[in-house]
Amino acid sequence: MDLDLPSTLRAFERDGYVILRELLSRAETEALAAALAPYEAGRPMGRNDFEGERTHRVYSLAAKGEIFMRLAENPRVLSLVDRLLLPSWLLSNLQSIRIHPGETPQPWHTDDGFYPIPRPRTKLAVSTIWAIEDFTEENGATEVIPGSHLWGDETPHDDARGAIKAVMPRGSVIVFDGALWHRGGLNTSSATRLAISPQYCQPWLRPQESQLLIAPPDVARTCSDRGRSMLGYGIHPPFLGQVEGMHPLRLVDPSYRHHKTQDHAVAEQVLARPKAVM
Ligand SMILES: O=C(O)CCC(=O)C(=O)O
Repeated sequence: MDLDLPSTLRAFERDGYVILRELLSRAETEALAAALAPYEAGRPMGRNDFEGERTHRVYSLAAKGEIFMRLAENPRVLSLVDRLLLPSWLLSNLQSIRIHPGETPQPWHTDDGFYPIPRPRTKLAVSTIWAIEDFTEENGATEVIPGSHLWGDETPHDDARGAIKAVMPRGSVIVFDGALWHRGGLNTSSATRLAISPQYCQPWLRPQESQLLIAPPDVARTCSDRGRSMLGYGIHPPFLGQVEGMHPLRLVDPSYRHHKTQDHAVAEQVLARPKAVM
C-alpha cells in the first residue's frame, strides 16, 4: 500500500508525527528481533534514567547486520524523510530499545535538543521508532505531545497533559519531528517492548553517532548506494563531507565515476558551482 504523501505530510506538519501501521510482516519483525538477540545477550541495562535502568539498548546497528540498514532504508519512511530533510540527509542514530517490565517513564526530551538553535526552528531531524513487538497501553509505548514540535522554550508538565501513547501493532512505525517532545513510557506489563529507532538529520549537522567510524569503507562496501549516502559517504553540495578535496565515495568504490548513484546525481547538479567536489 502506498502512502498518501500530501495528507501524511500535512498531518506530520500539524501534529509533529504520523504513525504508519503494519509496514513490516510478522516474519520481518521476528527476523529483526533474532538478529538483535546476540547483541542483547548479557548486556547490562541502561546507565541512567534516560537510557533506562530497566532498558536494554544496542547502539550503532548500522554495522551489526544488513537487516538493520534495510530497516533504516524502508522506502515508505524514506519517501517522507526525502520530503522533510534536504537531499543528502544523514543517518544520525540507529539503535534498539527494549523496555523491560518495571521500567519507569523516560524524561521528556526532544531528539534535536543538543543542537543549539533557538526554538521554534527550521527542521533539523526526523526520528522513527519501529515497533518490533506490539506497543500497548501497558508496556511502554512511546508517548508524544502532539503539536509540541512547534513550541518555543516551553517544557512539558510532569503530569504529561495532552500526551498520547503510540499504541501500535508490531511492524508499525511512528515518524516524528526531532523537535517533538516525547519519551519512552512506563512498562507495567509482564513482557518487554522492543523498538528499533533509526534517526535522520540534515546533511549540515553532526550526526549523533559517528557513522563513518561505525561503518568504515569495508562495511560501506556491503551497503546499498542509499545506505552509503546516509552513512556519510556523500557530499552535501558543494563540498561538505570531502576527503582530500574529493568525493568520499572514492574510498569505497574505485569505479565511483563510472556509475550513477544518488550522490552522483546530486553532485552533478552542483558541477557548475565553483569548488564543487566530485
Ligand atoms: O523508547 C522509546 O519509546 C523512546 C526512546 C527515546 O525517545 C530515546 O531514547 O531518545
